[in-house]
Amino acid sequence: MYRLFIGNKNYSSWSLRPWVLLRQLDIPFDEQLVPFDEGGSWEKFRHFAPNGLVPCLEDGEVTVWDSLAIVEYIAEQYPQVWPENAVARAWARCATAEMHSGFAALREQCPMNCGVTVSLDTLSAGLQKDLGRIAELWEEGLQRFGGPFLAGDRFTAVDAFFAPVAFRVKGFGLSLPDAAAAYARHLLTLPAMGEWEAEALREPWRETDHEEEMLQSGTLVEDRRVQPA
Ligand SMILES: N[C@@H](CCC(=O)N[C@@H](CS)C(=O)NCC(=O)O)C(=O)O
Repeated sequence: MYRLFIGNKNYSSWSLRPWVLLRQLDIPFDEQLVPFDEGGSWEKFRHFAPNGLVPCLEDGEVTVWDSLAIVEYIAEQYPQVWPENAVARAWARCATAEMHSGFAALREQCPMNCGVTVSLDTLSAGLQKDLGRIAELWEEGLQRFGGPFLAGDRFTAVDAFFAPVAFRVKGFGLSLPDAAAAYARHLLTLPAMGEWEAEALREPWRETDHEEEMLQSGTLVEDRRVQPA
């Protein structure tokens, strides 16, 4: 059985991608949650991941690090990870790769922190550009492939890669055009997303870097997490 190493559910957007994919597709795996250490987790994560980062997948003798490599590895055994239709599959791979290597302003200014609501101080030009491109991409996928998921009627890897964006949209009150906003809300209603969020809220850990990063962009309005340990 696959063994998936992840970081804190509250903070780790990269971990959410393969986790939500496996859960939504009902692919069995053993979850190994390793909380972040203050000031960096290199030493701790190096015990299982050569790059000292989460997520990391172990499958017997095979170690696969990096969320995109993990998804491609799983797809070799479970083809339903990608859309069946070749055109939708090519589009899904492009959109997934764009998410994997882009959207720096969104990542930096709206870090995933599932349990909080933050009021943004300003909507920077970079953030506006990222949100505009995300809306364009989502609307294109929904229209071209008929929805309700980005590349058709099934949840696939491209939806998993944008799942963290749904938590960012909710937490930072980001505004999107109607169809894109409805898609973000739909992602949040998925059972696997509900499970992830509920477990994130129950985590007692706070990690200074992640907390400070969040407060650089705005003001904390609500914190729904359990009291810190
Ligand atoms: N490109 C990598 C990025 C992974 C990544 O940056 N992971 C972060 C957590 S979400 C991490 O492990 N950071 C280590 C730390 O904060 O000490 C992937 O897609 O898996």
